[in-house]
Amino acid sequence: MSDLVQFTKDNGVAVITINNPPVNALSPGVPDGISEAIDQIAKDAGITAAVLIGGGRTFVAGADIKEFGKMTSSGKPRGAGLLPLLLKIEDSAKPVIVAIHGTAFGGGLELAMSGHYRVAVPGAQVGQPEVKLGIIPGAAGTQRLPRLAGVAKAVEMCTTGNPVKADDALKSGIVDRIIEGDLLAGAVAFAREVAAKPVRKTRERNEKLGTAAENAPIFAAARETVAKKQHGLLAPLAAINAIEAATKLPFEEGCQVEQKLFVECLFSDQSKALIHVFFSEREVNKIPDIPKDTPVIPINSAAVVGAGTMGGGIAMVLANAGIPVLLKEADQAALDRGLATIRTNYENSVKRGRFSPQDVEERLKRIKPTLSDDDFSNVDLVIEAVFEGMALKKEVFKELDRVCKRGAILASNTSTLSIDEIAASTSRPEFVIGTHFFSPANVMRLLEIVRGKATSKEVIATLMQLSKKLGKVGVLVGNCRGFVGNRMFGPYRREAQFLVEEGASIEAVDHALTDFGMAMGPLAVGDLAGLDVGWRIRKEYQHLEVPGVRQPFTEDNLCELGRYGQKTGGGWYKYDDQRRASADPAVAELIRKWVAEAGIPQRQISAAEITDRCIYALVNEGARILEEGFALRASDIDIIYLNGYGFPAYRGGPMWYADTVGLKNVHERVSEFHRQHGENWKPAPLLKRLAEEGKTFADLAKKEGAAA
Ligand code: T1G
Ligand code: NAD
Repeated sequence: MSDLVQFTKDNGVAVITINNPPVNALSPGVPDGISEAIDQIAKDAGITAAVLIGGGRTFVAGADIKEFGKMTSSGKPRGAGLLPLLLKIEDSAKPVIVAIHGTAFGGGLELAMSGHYRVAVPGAQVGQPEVKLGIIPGAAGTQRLPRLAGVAKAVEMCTTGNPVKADDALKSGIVDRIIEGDLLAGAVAFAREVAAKPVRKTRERNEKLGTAAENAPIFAAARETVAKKQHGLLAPLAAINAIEAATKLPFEEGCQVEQKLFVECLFSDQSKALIHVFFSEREVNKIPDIPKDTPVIPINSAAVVGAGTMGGGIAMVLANAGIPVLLKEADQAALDRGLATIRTNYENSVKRGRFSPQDVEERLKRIKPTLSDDDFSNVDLVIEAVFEGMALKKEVFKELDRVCKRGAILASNTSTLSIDEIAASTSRPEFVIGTHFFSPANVMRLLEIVRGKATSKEVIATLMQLSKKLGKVGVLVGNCRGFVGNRMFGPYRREAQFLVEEGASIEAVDHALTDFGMAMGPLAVGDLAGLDVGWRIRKEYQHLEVPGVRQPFTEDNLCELGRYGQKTGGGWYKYDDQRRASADPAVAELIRKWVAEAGIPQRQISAAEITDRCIYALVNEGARILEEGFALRASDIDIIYLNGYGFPAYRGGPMWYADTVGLKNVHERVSEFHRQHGENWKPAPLLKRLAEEGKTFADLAKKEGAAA
């Protein structure tokens, strides 16, 4: 038997234990080990039943995703994969009981469903998350799951990819018993109970497959939901088609339909992008010069300075994570406003069923409003979120440095100012760091963690770990203007404005990007965040503008007219009291007047040009950030854009998307724009080099990985 699969006996009951840490993925060697064990059970007359269980913290979390890359790069799909093993288990004459703790995901649940019975601990979860990787279950999951849980449940699980808790799995028929206490002991006892009973093969349990008439509305509703919520995604529709085949065809033929759809999805760009996202989300936690065992500072209490748009949301995030938080404002009126917004946000969460009224009361109790920093002396972490001005920030940090205990971390939520300059206003620059949350802070998952020159490794490790506890995706970035996300967003929105000034309509620009998959168009995003935020920053940095380099003027002009966007009822669009947007002919008229005054020739602009100019502006600036070392990896930039800027996950992020298009093509297009539109489009040296070398941004990480 291989190291990956152990075989023991417990008084007539065989115990097959999978040991492939960290998540018992079905890596090469695991299926063979299980197969050998099933052969042994068949041969051993002393064995009446078998238990299949995972060693360590979980049952099987699925097929080994790392193996997919090898398949798609070889271009050759794997053979029958897991199917023969699952049939062998199912055809065992002696009952096989699968014991589940942690997660039985993907191939792990498919393995479990090939068993004759499934038992689970109360905290276990089962699921078919494959659509999150742009694929569908590929080991008969779409054929066995509807037989166990019914068609509707199978469709829901395979199209959303969301896990199901043990009690729900029991109710749905996926699991046969919940085991309180020791799982193995409970499973072996269960095995003894059923040893003498005839085995039940899941593939022969057709009673829940329903009739065509019963299933038609289920499939129709599912296709409608997918069209709305997962627009443009291949895998959810493929999953529905595979389950539909299960209701119409014999098991073997249903499996063939599933195989065909699985391979189509696996070789799609969407799947390659989503698998890139899977590993990139895990890679962001790895900081080359900060080892996993770097000591972290316990954060058991916190304070937030400024209870405005961001401060209020940040206080909620800390309270939601169970951390008591002082919330300080400059005056009572501002404090009352901040608390009222917090309460309204929580009430909305109750309406959406995210929290119960008790949950809200508990969280509100953790937020202690104050106008003084008397109680700041004991907090472990302070996050500053006052107006964006260097002088004010320095004043606040000087005060915090005076009142906070030694060892307390002082963080700033600044979106553009230098962390080094803020840190220099204190006597503890090594404890100063940037924590750049995104609006609304209690909703957006992204947290840019900004490393200052003096920031200590302990402080960085602490914030990286804390970001997980806060339910955020923490990404470490360098201290440059706008850090990573906003620095790239500048050129992206610059091009959106230029395109309008050159003749494209506001709607055409936004539609092109939403058709590309962006959650929101660049101009509508401006209205959401407030056009005045960028306007104030541009005025603060006007002295840095390069003379002779073209700058857009429309948003500044709109702000001069008090059109800040949603918050003033009008910006690029006009908004009703429900903040619903509609085109405003007055704005189109104003723009025509301004461009005429500026003498900008007007022309027809294609959606393809709009998309290329906005997306490649992101990529070109991203390449600059990489070569300047303000981001560790191209994949970190992708994770920032997926979690903070509504970039479509199925395109993998701006840097992965560029690799998919081919950097040679991207460089050619950027060079073309450089010739047409000037210095703003000077190709980043890194983009030029990689394009000439026929390399990708992803190759950079491989090289560094190899170098590390
Ligand atoms: N394959 C390979 N590596 C995996 C893996 C997998 N399935 N799952 C996790 N890892 C690695 C991960 O990269 C990380 O590595 C480490 O394990 C710990 O993971 C045939 C085709 C189970 C909920 O989609 O959702 O089966 O960074 O940090 O937060 O139909 O991992 O340490 O080097 O995420 O505790 C379907 C994917 C596959 C589940 C645990 N299965 N995994 O979360 O730890 S497709 C999935 C997860 C399939 C079949 C099809 C989570 C987890 P490193 P982690 P965690
Ligand atoms: P805001 O104007 O909504 O709130 C700022 C608050 O700070 C106000 O309520 C003000 O009364 C309070 N304040 C000012 N001086 C103070 C002092 N000395 N002590 C205590 N409170 C004081 O601003 P915001 O949008 O929440 O931005 C706050 C910070 O977060 C800025 O640095 C901004 O750049 C950054 N940020 C903003 C966004 C966004 O989308 N709004 C996103 C990320 C980061």
